[in-house]
Amino acid sequence: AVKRPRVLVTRQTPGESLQRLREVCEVEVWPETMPPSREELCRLVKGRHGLLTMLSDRIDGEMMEIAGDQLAVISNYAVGFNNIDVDAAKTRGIAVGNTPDVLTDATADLAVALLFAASRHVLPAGNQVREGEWKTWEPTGWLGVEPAGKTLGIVGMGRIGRATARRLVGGWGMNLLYTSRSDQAEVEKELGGRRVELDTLLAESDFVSVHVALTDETRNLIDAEAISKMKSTSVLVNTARGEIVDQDALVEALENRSIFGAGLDVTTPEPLSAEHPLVKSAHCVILPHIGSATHTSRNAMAEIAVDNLIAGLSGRPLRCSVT
Ligand code: 8YV
Repeated sequence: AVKRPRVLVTRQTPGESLQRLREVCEVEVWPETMPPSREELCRLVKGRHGLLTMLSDRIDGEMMEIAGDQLAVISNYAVGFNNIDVDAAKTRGIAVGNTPDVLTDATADLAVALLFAASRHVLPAGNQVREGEWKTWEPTGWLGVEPAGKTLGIVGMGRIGRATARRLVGGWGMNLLYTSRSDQAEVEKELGGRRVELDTLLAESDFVSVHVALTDETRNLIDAEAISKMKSTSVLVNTARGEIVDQDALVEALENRSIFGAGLDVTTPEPLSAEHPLVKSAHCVILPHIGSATHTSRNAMAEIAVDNLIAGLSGRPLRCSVT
């Protein structure tokens, strides 16, 4: 075990969690609101025993090399870890941790919020009021779509997919279709539903919500061809990773009205420019990646991330490991 190991925390984390870290380590916290650049990160990681990283930090083999042989643990402040080259970490014997479960409800809640926002024009209709353009009650204005009794397609039936399905099947009586690497008997017992191929899910669902991790297999999974299979009345929700959806294809589909709307908490890149056609689209709601942004979730994520770091620094198994 290392004595007073040196740890880098790449952004401010909420709550008291870092206090525990300071008791056992030398902690340096990146003080700015904007994340460190690649160059700054390369300078900062040198000689560290542990890193507490965010989605905005790309930690690849080169970065691990620059950090040095003493690097024992990378603790990602997120459930997703596509920013980390896990294979490179394994090769070097570096433990990698994430923060699952504690953000499942918050993220599923936001998926439902986006589904309703996109279905009922919540943002543009609200803006009409703010901009003083609310002239009269319009019998044919702002007409939306509603989920009750319709079909929900969950792409990726993991923890967050299941929590989203639970809300919409239980609350709105939706029928469930899902894709998954394996049959999920437990889910079907609880919620009904049927595991189908992606093409079938896209063609038959009225609402499609994306919950897969970003990997080489899921990059651009929802491409032009996939979107073309969706109903013209359907709504697409993505709270997973922006790279899973082909944004150019989505822009085109929204412009052609070949789907009804979209609600996105994730984009490529992040942040997305205000000039991007998706941001300008009246049929798309975009949020700045706030799926896990509740006091409860972010505090609990920080606790796990710190537990992971402390365990990794003393060579013990992490509380939540991805290696
Ligand atoms: C985080 C997320 O806010 O957990 C994830 O995978 O995307 C969000 O909860 C983000 O990754 C911050 O690092």
